[in-house]
Amino acid sequence: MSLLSGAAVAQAPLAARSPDGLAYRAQPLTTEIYFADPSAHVFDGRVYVYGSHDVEGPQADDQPGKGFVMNDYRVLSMASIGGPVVVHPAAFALADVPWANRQLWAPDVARRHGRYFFYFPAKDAAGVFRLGVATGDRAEGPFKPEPEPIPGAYSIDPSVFIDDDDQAYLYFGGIHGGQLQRWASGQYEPQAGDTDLKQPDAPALSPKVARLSADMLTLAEPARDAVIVDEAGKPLVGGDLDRRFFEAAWMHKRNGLYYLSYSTGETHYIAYATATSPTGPFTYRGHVLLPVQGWTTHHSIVEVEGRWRLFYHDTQASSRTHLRSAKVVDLTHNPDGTIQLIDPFIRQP
Ligand code: FUB
Repeated sequence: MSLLSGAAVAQAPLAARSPDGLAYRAQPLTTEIYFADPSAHVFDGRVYVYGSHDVEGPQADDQPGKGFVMNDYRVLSMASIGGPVVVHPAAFALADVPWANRQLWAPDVARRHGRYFFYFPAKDAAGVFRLGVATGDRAEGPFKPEPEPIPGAYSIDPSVFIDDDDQAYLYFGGIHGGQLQRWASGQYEPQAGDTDLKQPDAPALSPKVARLSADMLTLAEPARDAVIVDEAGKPLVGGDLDRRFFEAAWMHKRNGLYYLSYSTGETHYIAYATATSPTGPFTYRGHVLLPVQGWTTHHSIVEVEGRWRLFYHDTQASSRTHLRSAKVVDLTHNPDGTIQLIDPFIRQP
């Protein structure tokens, strides 16, 4: 499959080294389009990667995230890691979503009973980020969006985890441009602004989690906080920028332990915390990924062909914040359950 008209293409030769002169640990899965926020899954033995289809946008920074103006979704797939990557045609477009006005940001997909459920954020006509779901019969799409956003779901970066008992959970939220701070009271309050709650010594905002209904289309309960605590059991505070949650929540389970990983935003780490329940509380454990090239960092962790992998993105192909490319590297769990830190660059001594 190839490029549809209107998509942005990486025109320049791929940089061999970062602006700091470092070698990249991995190369883009594709340079046919810009593709970020990779959420990977294995369906029937094939790897599918769902993400944001980055395109040129305004560079104005009067609102955080304003330049991320994506207006359709594309899907990548491959038979195996390292093999040829298929760039599928648009899975659906902004114009197909009756309630959405702009900014199709980071999505995720789940499969249940042979149907595929594509969860995504977008701003409505009032500029409020809502979460929607679209359904389809094939992993690569097309998907048909539901006419209304999911009641009780808001902000950005939905991701779905289906536990061994078949219960599905929706995680979501992101602060600053993702607007989670505007929902701190449970109601949407635009006066909360574009940053966080400016409470560096108070508990940080948490990602949200809720059980999904059996039909996967609604929340089965009000969303609650997936609280992240330190080793003493105290919630991480808003000023703990190296550790606290910013956006990009992702869940994986290994040996009965639930791993919540996420971006720390302005400190540019992927961090993780673990729990014995999918809803937490989660104890902070460390960083998974050091800062990549580019402001944003967003990932997924998935077992493929018996090996754990980290999918992530950077700006190697463009050197521009809003034009990102997805990559994949191996991820290793230590015998004690901790995750070995990954450096997106190869640093020679
Ligand atoms: O791609 C738009 C936004 O950038 C995502 O929703 C965030 O996670 C960040 O990667």
